[in-house]
Amino acid sequence: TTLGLVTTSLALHAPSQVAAAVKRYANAADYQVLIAMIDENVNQSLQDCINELKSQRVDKVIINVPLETADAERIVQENDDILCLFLDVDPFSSVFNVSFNPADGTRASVKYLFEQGHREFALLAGPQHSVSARLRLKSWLETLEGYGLQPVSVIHGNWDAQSGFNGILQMLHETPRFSALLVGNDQMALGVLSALHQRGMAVPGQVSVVGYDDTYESAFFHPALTTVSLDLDLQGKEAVSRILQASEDDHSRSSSILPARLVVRNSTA
Ligand code: IPT
Repeated sequence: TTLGLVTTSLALHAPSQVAAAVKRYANAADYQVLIAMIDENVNQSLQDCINELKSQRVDKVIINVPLETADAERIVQENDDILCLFLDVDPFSSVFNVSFNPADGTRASVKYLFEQGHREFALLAGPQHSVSARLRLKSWLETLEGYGLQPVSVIHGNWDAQSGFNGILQMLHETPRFSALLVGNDQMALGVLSALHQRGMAVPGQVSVVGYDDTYESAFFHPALTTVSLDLDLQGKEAVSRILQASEDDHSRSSSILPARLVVRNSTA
């Protein structure tokens, strides 16, 4: 019958790709999908969205909103009349979730760049309020540390291309010396490529750029983006199948952690 999806901004490519997948797989299982979108990670407004779905008699809700573990646990406790499955929480939290390993793709990208000879790394992370952004940053830092390195610059953007554009300009101003830039998502990397192009800096000649997500458009950036690939279609598929299979019985609610892998294209050398 009907499945709910509460999502963060669909202006962002990754959540919009996930929403499309959720709808497609739910429809294939003869379920409709009602989507409620919230813009900010404010718990009250997440609860408003959940209430909106409940009033339409939805009792299974997929939540693709960045949430701290305590906030996700509170949502579960305060909504025991519905089943919630989370897509953007710490994968090791106790709540029912389908999420991505934040460490495998990040490690692979640092290792790859290190083996290409890079030693001066700059990091353009996602927003502080996103648990996934923080876990990616943590893994970059730990991997660099394993090579005896520290980043020459760390900046946070807000996931969109404009923030990537502004972020790289700020970095170039403050710390002109780095040869490799790890970016928290592809949309910010798009802004980075645009700014570097405007500054006449060659990618990958002067700076190698690695994105994160591998949304459909990333292969068409110029140069084609090297990035950490998340199978967002699979995340939607797994979420739908797990929430539809889960019964009242807690034991049927098994979470899953999906792998992320590095895809090397032309923005790195
Ligand atoms: C995460 C994306 O990697 C990032 O680009 C941004 O779109 C963010 O979502 C929005 O919250 S993917 C998420 C499932 C961790």
